[in-house]
Amino acid sequence: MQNTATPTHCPYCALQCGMNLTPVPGGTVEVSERADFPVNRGALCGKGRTAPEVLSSRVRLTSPLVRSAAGELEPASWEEALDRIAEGLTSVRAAYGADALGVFGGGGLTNEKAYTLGKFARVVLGTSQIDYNGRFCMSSAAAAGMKAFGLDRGLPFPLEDIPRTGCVILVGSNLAETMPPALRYLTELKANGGTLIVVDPRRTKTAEQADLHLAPRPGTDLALALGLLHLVVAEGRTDEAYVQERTSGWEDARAAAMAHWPEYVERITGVSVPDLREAVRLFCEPETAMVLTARGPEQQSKGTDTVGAWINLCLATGRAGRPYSGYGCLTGQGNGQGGREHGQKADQLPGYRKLTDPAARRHVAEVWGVDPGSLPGPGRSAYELLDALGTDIRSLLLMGSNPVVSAPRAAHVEERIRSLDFLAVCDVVLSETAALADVVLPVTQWAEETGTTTNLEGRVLLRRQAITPPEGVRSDLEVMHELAARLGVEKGFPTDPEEVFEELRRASAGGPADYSGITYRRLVEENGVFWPCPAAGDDEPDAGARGTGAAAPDTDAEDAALDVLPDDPAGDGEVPGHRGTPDGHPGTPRLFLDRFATEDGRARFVPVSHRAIAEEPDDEYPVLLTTGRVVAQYQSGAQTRRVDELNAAAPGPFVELHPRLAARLGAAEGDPVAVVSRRGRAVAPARITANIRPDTVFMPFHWPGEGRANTLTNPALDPTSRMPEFKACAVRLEPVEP
Ligand SMILES: Nc1nc2c(c(=O)[nH]1)N[C@H]1C(S)=C(S)[C@@H](COP(=O)(O)OP(=O)(O)OC[C@H]3O[C@@H](n4cnc5c(=O)[nH]c(N)nc54)[C@H](O)[C@@H]3O)O[C@H]1N2
Ligand SMILES: Nc1nc2c(c(=O)[nH]1)N[C@H]1C(S)=C(S)[C@@H](COP(=O)(O)OP(=O)(O)OC[C@H]3O[C@@H](n4cnc5c(=O)[nH]c(N)nc54)[C@H](O)[C@@H]3O)O[C@H]1N2
Ligand code: SF4
Ligand SMILES: [Mo]
Repeated sequence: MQNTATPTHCPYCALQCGMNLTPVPGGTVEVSERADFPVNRGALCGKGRTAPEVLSSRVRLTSPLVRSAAGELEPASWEEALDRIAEGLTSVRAAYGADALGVFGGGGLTNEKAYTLGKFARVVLGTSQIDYNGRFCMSSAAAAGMKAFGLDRGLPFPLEDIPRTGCVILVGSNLAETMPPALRYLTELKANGGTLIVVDPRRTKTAEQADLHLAPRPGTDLALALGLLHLVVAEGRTDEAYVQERTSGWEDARAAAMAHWPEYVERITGVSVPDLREAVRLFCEPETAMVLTARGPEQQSKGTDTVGAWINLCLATGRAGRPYSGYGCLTGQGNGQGGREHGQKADQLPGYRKLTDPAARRHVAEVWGVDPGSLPGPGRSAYELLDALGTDIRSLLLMGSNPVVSAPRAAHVEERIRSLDFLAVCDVVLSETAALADVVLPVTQWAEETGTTTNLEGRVLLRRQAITPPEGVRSDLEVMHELAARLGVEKGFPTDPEEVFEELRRASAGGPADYSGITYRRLVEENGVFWPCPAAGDDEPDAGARGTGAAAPDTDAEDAALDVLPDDPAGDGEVPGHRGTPDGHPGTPRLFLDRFATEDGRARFVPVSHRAIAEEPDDEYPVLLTTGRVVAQYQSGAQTRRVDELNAAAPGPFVELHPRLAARLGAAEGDPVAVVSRRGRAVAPARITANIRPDTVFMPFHWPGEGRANTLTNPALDPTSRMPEFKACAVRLEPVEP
């Protein structure tokens, strides 16, 4: 590896901040500012800055582990570990059939890995039972976006458009903690005279920035959006011409919204009628406005309808598919967007194609060199898959998730995982879930391998290798290559990420998420490319209908050119030389400006009505629990809980509660509090603040053990997206003797 700085991207969240990495002795890297990447312009949060700590062999896995006869995980050779997995999978398949083999992926995996995992499940294992943790993330927004716009891409515009709009309603996003460098876009919005409305039951660091903070009862965003739409109509603020010209279904959606009177909505949400009116005024008065949602309104058993209601608000007011206006979802994981496009999802084939679409099956089967009839159909969603472990599903291959900490009703999920006949986990660290495995494979990490991710804007990026991985670890791609060979598939599982990407380009060609015009070289030279980006001369999207040949790189010269990434001798992120494909498709930073991706080009209103959360508080469980994140920990904490600086900033779980609730409980700051739901009991210190509604407590979900928030959460699923209700369930509080 070169000794100069390599421009690349952070391993964690969907912002995919640019950073420069310089190798340092000890096998890790030094992070320095990379100012040329427009999304973060050099800024990083503490997680990104400290990410190299997890490269250190002090905290990461460097040898395969195999469970011994005595029941202990013990170091083993790669040969032994891979053979054990092949045996485990083969014997389960022989006894119970291919659908007894489960596969669980992650939105942190690169596009190349996610693509290969989906292919591995369907082609090598022949199982339909694959899904991934993105189901727990933005699946409700994805489903709602598909319904309304005919396409799901988190943001249909770049972040740089945010400061240029008139008003942003930010619904259930704590951006200041979950994507700190992106806060700049909101600050610039306000400096330009735009206004910010934040919808969150807590007065978060993000809500502190708002011109108007609405603090609804958790799980009532659907009613809130309907109430706002009611007022839009009642106050004559509908954009009739736009509705006529660019949408369908308005009459039904309007009728549904009109049943949600402001006073009724105030009773459901706790947001006052004057505040509702003020929100409508701020949103409607400027020429342009946006609604952005994150996990708050989405992680609900009615998340799809809820996002649909916010989209309806945008459509009725002409705020979608126009410059500096629109609806967007802030995706979460590093490859939250790309991870949901290329086939690790239960119902999906690469290029965001549907597994049930015969043309899509033909197209992908041809790229894979298999019979379309051999591809299994759609499988179970993430929670349903985890719930079936040990019964219908007897073995699990897990790559890129830690469900013992992050899945809803986690004690039950943990028990299901323990009941498996065979569990294999690929991870960089010994996560709580890996610790339960029969075989653990230690894999390479971000700075040690190359691959693409797609950030929250739909911008495809190249994460470049900066250092040589330590002895003893292999990449996820190598793992799948070796396992495929052991299971009788010698070809089709390359270990070189660029080779995988070339195949992904062909598989995605003509699909909704078309990457066929994107090459590694373009990603370096152009600092990312927004999809859809069809190959040159091939820009008529036609889902699944085209043969495989059309988009393949066509000349040896092109193949040869793709082989090597241009060097970056100055180490400044500027790559000298030519600019790839001068006549290539430029990519699509802004979607829907001419038409929506529906058949008739019109956005579709979806008629929705308020309904209660799956588990309303009652006498026995009178308080609402909601869950989420803190700035210094990432997800299940598997990686960030291994970094001293982050642990010092966020050492453990807590229960955030209002002084009135604390007084009733007799709890002082820092006293242990038990939170009890129908699923279980968790204990964590009280953090008392008037920044939360008095009827609600909040717990971050980053820790295992006694303070595990997911011991409590309700796995009630959204009927469309199959998203669990992480953001609202009924609990009671009990004092604990310290
Ligand atoms: N520091 C850090 N950053 C992260 C992550 C991390 O784990 N740690 N994870 C990444 C990932 S994968 C994701 S998905 C994103 C998530 O990013 P966010 O969505 O910003 O994160 P959350 O904290 O889950 O939820 C946001 C807010 O929703 C509020 N909320 C709770 N219930 C409701 C409700 O019913 N309605 C509304 N309107 N709001 C509600 C919470 O109070 C919280 O402040 O963050 C990404 N970035
Ligand atoms: N209560 C509650 N629960 C939640 C949420 C919530 O808001 N509230 N949010 C949900 C959301 S939005 C999400 S996204 C999930 C996330 O929760 P998880 O799915 O558990 O995500 P991570 O903790 O990021 O787990 C990733 C695992 O993969 C490993 N890993 C990282 N990179 C790689 C790689 O390249 N290859 C392999 N093989 N392994 C890798 C990491 O070390 C880690 O062990 O949690 C969900 N759970
Ligand atoms: S905001 Fe996200 S991408 Fe940026 S440094 Fe922090 S964790 Fe990494
Ligand atoms: Mo997420």
